[in-house]
Amino acid sequence: MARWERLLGGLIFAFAVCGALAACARPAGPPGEIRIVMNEYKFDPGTIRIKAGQEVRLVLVNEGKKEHELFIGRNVIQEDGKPAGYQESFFANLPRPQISGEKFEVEEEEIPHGFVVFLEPGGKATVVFTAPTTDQVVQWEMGCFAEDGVHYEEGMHGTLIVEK
Ligand SMILES: [Cu+2]
Repeated sequence: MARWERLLGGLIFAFAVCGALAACARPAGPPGEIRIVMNEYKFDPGTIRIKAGQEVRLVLVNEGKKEHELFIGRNVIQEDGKPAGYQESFFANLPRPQISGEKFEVEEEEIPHGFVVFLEPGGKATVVFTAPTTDQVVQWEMGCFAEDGVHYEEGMHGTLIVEK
C-alpha cells in the first residue's frame, strides 16, 4: 500500500469515527420532549404522537420570517369565510400548561381553556402539560391562523395524536 493510500485510509477512518461520535453526542432530548419547527407555512413534523397521561414538553421554534402561532383544538371556526380558530380547545379538560420561552406571547381565546401561543421570528416557547388519559386513539389538530387564516389555508396545520 502506498503511503498516500494509508494516509487516505486513516483519514476515512477518522471521518467515520467522528461521524459516529457526533451522532452519539447529539442530544435526543428528554422523554416526552417534542420539537416543532414553525416556518412558512408549516409545522415540522406535521404529525406528532403523544402518550396518554404522559408529561409532554412541546418545544416550539419559529424558524420563519413571519410571526407564527400554535393553537391546538378541533372543529375549525370560519369567520367571513376564513379559518379563524377552533371551536374546541385541546386543553378544555386539562390543567393549564406551563409556558416559558423567549419572543413569545400567549393570547386567550373565547373558548374554555383555549389559548394561542404566538412566536416572533426567532422565538422559542416550551409548553409543558400532561396528555389526557384515554384508552382510544384521539386525534386533534394544531394550526396557525395568522394573517386572517392565510397561514392555515397555505397548509400550516398538523395533527396531534394521543395514543393509549
Ligand atoms: Cu403561521
